[in-house]
Amino acid sequence: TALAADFPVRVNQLGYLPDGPKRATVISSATAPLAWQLRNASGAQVASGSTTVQGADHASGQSTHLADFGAYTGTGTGFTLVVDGQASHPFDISASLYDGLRSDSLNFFYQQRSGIAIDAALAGSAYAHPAGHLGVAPNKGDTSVPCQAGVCDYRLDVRGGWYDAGDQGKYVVNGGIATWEIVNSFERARRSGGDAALGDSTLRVPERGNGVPDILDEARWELDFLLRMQVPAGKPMAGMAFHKMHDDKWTALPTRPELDPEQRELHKPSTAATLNLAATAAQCARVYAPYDQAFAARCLDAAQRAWTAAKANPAVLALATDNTGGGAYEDADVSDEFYWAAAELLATTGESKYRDAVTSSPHHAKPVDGFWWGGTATLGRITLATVPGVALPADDVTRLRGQLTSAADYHLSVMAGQGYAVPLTSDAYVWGSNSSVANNAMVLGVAYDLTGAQRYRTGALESLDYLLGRNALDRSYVSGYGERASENQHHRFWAHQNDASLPHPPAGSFAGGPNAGLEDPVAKEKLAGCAPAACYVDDIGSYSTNEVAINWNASLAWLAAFAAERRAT
Ligand code: 9MR
Repeated sequence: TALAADFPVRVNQLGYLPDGPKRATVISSATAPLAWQLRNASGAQVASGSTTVQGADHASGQSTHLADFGAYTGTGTGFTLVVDGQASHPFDISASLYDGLRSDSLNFFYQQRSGIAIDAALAGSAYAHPAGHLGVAPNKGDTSVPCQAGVCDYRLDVRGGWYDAGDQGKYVVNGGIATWEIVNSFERARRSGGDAALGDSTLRVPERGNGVPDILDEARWELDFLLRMQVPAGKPMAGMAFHKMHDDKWTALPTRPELDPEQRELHKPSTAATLNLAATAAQCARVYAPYDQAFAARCLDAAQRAWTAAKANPAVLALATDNTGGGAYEDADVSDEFYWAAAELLATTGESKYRDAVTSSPHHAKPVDGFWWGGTATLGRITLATVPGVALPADDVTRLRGQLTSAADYHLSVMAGQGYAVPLTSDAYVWGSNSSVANNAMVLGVAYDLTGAQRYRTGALESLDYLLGRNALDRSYVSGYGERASENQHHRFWAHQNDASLPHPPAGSFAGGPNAGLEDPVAKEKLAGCAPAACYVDDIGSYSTNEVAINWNASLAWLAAFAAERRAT
């Protein structure tokens, strides 16, 4: 089916929560306010008002107005907002608006699992496939994987985990932040009383019914892989984590996982990967303890060995040049990873050596910065500010909380200056910009949890509006959600655009988003001259604007679970 035409009245194409903000952006160069009408599914007007002129928006290159219909609290399906005779796409107003996205954005991880057959009953029949990378021909991995030349002289069983993105590499850096965000989503929901919705038998995972919250079952699939990536005792650099494992050359698109014939290789251990393991394994020890003591103990042991190894090897850096057959995930500054790992270990153990590492880190006093796979200090700050009973002086905890709410206020001020209420300045449309939006929205969510101030929840929800259609392109970046949703994300198996026998991405897959850098041939060809927020194309070849990735879907899943939580307001 052809994509619906883009409309000048830009709404969240999924809809709005009855108790949440309801705003739309309208493209118009009119210098006076315009009348708007909210219509229900039968076309009857249920509310009306007039827009506010916003003027030129740098990020989109458009002139915009704002329509605010937040006073309307009715519910239903098929609403449209009409401005100047132009109707928006239809949308719902419903308290259960985000229930589907909460589950689909997490089902993405099941679909990305390596080393297990993907079951039609859980994934949908179009998505079923045999287990990938268990050493069954033509696969050469991942049960007995050699190192790259000169790195080690043994093989390791590193089966399992999630494929990173549209490629089938598995990277400890990036696996780390993705796992942390998912486990953190559960840890915060348990504090807010919303954890039942993520509990046992809530998701489509094979472990349903095992008595463990399904979201933790899903994260454990990756944690087991991360633990396997640790250099075994008795080997050189024992306790470090291999940076990554992937094919020795890039595979073609499409390539079904079970048909990948290339050699898989372990790449040199790195300090960054080792600290990603230390941080996520320490978080694991804390969060899984009530469900599986033995697993929690294994996590804690791995985390502590990783910390010790990283302290002994503090500057083994992954290089940008190591990018044949897989992403480099290079990182020249691991001070933030040290802070994150120390914070998680402190929150879990209370030990003074981790407290000293936290308080002596340059990141402890710095303002809250944005987080991503290469910058993880704020993950540690969130843990220190939110986990009850962390063994830090009370003043430190109070200061960290204040810094997080200051960062949230900064995001709100950025949103207020944008035509599309997005927590991103116009120079911040980089590779994976949609995950920057979602991660900044997470900070808004954390600030709401810390203070209860509605403006932060409003900001988090309006960030979802941007991702789901209220944006420069009238585009929902989440497949299956909205009238004009992305459907050709870069992926080796969900490659319908290239091979009609293969499926589109499943519902809940999150595109990387606008990237003004135009870092792939399709983007260079199709997007020349684009305004930053419009540098996106729903083409499978545009990996720098339209790939999926576990770290991006994790931020969407966190936000969807936050938005889906029922609150007495
Ligand atoms: O998310 C990564 C982005 O920050 C980098 O700029 C980009 C280029 O190095 O790589 C992105 O990560 C990709 C990884 O290298 C390989 N798998 C797909 C990832 C998402 O595009």
